[in-house]
Amino acid sequence: MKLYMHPVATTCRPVRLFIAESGISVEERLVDILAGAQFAKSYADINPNALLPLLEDGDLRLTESSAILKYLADKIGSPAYPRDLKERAKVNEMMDWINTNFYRDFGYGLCYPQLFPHLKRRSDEAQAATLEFGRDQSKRWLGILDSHWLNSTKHFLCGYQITIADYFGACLVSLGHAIKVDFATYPNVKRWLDNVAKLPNWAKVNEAFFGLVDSVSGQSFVSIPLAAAPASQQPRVVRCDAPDDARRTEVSLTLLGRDRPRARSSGTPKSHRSRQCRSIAQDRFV
Ligand SMILES: N[C@@H](CCC(=O)N[C@@H](CS)C(=O)NCC(=O)O)C(=O)O
Repeated sequence: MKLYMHPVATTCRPVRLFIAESGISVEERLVDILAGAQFAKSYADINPNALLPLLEDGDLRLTESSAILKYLADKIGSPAYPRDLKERAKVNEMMDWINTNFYRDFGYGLCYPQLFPHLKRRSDEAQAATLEFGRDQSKRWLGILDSHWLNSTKHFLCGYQITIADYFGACLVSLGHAIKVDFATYPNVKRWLDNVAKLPNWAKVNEAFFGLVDSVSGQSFVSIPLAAAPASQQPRVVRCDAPDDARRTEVSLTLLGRDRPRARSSGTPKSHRSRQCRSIAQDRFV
């Protein structure tokens, strides 16, 4: 079998981790996504999505990290993908939830636009709006992960045994380290990540990813919770014109420790206030 991959890639890490833990023999082909090699004709010819990973097993070409994990687990009869119908349904449910709800907003709405130049939005305003929406949605999903899918007693996503949902989920959620997500805000998520990180091959498989995390550690990111603004910028008092009645409204803005800027006003309708404040605050999200 051949795996087209890059070691920092979020969706390659769970596959490589499962391969390493299960002792599966796979030849790896590096596709340098940091240099845009996923768009090269040689790769796009075999995977027009221009995304990683891709697994080749004889005449089978398989994309989608979740499908690859399931295929590999079935191929070796791994207990990490239970055969019991209901247990398996719960693993599938978890993987679909992570892949769609969580990863869409967290990966493509919050992390990647800040990490990959080609996924950054074309204007500062569009970038700020994307990140604000991605951050708010990600907070919602992380809260649900913490209190619903996990809870204070579960070791892993589907109970007390590790499954491929944990391989998948822990690698996707840990992407947050790159933008300095503080997982202490989500104690069950943190405990679960620590449990998965006890896998013998976790450190080795994630070495390149944590190298990337180190290399961007000096940068500031829109994150969860929102990073403190530099002292020179907090708190700031600005004056806004209310569009409807031209009354002047004093608005005290600070992003520190808040999800969104709040307005104190004597006369401006709430909808106008929040719109004004959001547009003023956007330049400070990035
Ligand atoms: N649904 C796909 C998503 C794959 C994906 O997002 N791959 C990223 C890994 S970082 C990628 O190749 N990104 C390159 C790009 O966006 O150009 C899967 O789960 O395999």
